[in-house]
Amino acid sequence: MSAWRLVEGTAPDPRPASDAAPRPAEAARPERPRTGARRMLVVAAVALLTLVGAGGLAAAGTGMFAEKPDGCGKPDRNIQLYAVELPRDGTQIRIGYGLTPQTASYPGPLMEMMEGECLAITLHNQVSAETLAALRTDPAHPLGVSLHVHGVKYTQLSDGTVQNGSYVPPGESRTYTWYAQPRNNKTGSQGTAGYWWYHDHVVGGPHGTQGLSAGLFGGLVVRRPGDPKPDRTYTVVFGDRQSINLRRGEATDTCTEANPQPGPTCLVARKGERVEFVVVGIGNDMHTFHLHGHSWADTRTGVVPNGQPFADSVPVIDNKTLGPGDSFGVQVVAGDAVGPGHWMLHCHMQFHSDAGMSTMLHVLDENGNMPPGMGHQHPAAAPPATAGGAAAPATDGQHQHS
Ligand SMILES: [Cu+2]
Repeated sequence: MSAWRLVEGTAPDPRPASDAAPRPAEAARPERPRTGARRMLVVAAVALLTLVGAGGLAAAGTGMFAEKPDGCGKPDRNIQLYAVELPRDGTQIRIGYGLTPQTASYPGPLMEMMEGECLAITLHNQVSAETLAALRTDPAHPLGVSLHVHGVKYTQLSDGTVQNGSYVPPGESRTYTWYAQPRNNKTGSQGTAGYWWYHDHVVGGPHGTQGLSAGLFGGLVVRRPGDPKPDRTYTVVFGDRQSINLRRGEATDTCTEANPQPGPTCLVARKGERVEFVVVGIGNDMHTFHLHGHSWADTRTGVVPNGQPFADSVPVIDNKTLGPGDSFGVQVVAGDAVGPGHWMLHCHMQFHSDAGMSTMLHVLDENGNMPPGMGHQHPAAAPPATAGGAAAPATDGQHQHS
């Protein structure tokens, strides 16, 4: 790589040299004559490289991108994240993120940040090259997994794409830095508080389409100081083939009625608990998030904060539309006024719910019991997407707040 390319911040092209077509970014950049001034820049850059030394330029392999966003100093927290192959769902390869290799799941673990916080996440790719090659749509596409995030701030080194080399080959690790930039009324920064998500952007092709289909995604909540804290949070991802968290029909709900354990496939709460849903759309279809018996305020936090007057300008809704890549959050008080029971949660596009895009929020009484006579039956019409459901027994799909 020439010093000039380094100054331009151009990542090495991962494609073989035989692929002569220019990348879009290069194609879009007109050729400019190398003027005297530009030659001086190159000389200055070479001098700078000599002065600083190769060790001072940790980012040299991918160009001179900053390692962290402005405002993000030493990370407030470090998290280890593992990408792990899970049992197949029929023939479908499943891969999940986990805080440990043993607890990988889809959706992956809920990430929570407070505005102002800087988070370093080291992703360890434990998925074999063989598995990643099987998901590849183009034999020239590199093998790896990545971590791409919505909503918070990151530099090119934490983008999680092949275009700038910010992915993790099999058996390797890479640290991504996320910054929950706070709101600042003086500078006009709108802040990053909200409901977001993270996902792979590399598996199979340049947009991680096969990584998403395999299960490499999870929810992210960025809170602003003073935001209402829920008692528990579930990530609900509406996806391809009319799936909720990549499952359909009965496979979306593995709760045992006697002793339901919260998890990606068992949405359960006690009456009176504040339950938060991080709702994400993946794939190619529009969906709607609808929950029976409950409603919420259509605000940033999904709730009108305690003590603030209800305003007619804030709609109260029980159904919200979701496009691919969209995410939002809602908070409901479980069983509020309606009591314990099995409350349906489904997509309201009728042919989607009919195909199995439907699950349950199980609301127990205050003592954690389902009152007698509240037994529910799964709809017989909805066949599971594929055999098995590959319900990883991890509890990472939900998050209980202490
Ligand atoms: Cu739908």
